[in-house]
Amino acid sequence: MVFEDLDKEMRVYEESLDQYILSDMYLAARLDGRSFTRLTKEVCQFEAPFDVRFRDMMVETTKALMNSGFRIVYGFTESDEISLLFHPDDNTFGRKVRKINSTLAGEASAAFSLLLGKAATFNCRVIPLPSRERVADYFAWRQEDAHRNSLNAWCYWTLRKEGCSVSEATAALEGKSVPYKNELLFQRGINYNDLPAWQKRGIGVTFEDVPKEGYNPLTKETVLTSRRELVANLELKLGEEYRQFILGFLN
Ligand SMILES: Nc1nc2c(ncn2[C@@H]2O[C@H](COP(=O)(O)OP(=O)(O)O)[C@@H](O)[C@H]2O)c(=O)[nH]1
Ligand SMILES: [Mg+2]
Repeated sequence: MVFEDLDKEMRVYEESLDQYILSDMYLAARLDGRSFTRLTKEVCQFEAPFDVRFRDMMVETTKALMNSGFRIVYGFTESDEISLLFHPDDNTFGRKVRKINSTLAGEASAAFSLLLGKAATFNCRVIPLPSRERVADYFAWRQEDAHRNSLNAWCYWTLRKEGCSVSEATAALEGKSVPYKNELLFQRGINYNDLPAWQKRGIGVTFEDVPKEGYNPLTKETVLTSRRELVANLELKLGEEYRQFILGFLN
């Protein structure tokens, strides 16, 4: 078969799974570390339930994704996951699902592995959202997930450190209410309300104009300029205020 014919025929197979995000859809993506339970507890001994070294690597990985060539306006990270919000006009790779997923997963895996000094991988799924309200819902949902995760993780690791086995600690928390879990911690001298906000609400990453002092060699004067930088917000707002904050990225 001549190359041109084979090329045409094989393209049909190659493109048979191509899907596109429609241009009138808002677009988010979520990346999640693969087997990070093992990575954080066996391969590396990270502090549990929260380790600032792990947190900082996740923040840096989020920044790497936001600088990877897509038009991403907001990043959010909690635990081993990262959510990204795309600018509504972003048209990278013609919005091809496979390209976006594989590129972001590759970028995150490479960035995190270099920071860790060991191989670690992420998966990625793009999430088309039909309205601004749904974009706010999506990010409110991930923030609520951070909240639930952190309360559980604090209870679980407090019991483990008291000597409970994996199954004992898991069973002790099974089906228990939020007030029960708060009380469990309180009885042991931990006031959940006083724990750092980033553990309970996750961390946001945004582009900010940061003031910078520059030097003008012609006038020999110090001048105030600004530079666009990625900044991590460890004190995210909650509830309606957080929803409004998210909606602000879509204006
Ligand atoms: N030790 C430790 N573990 C963490 C930290 N942040 C997230 N993890 C762990 O990362 C894992 C993420 O959960 P999940 O994605 O469901 O598990 P996976 O399928 O094994 O990646 C959980 O086991 C968390 O305890 C941290 O700061 N310290
Ligand atoms: Mg994971």
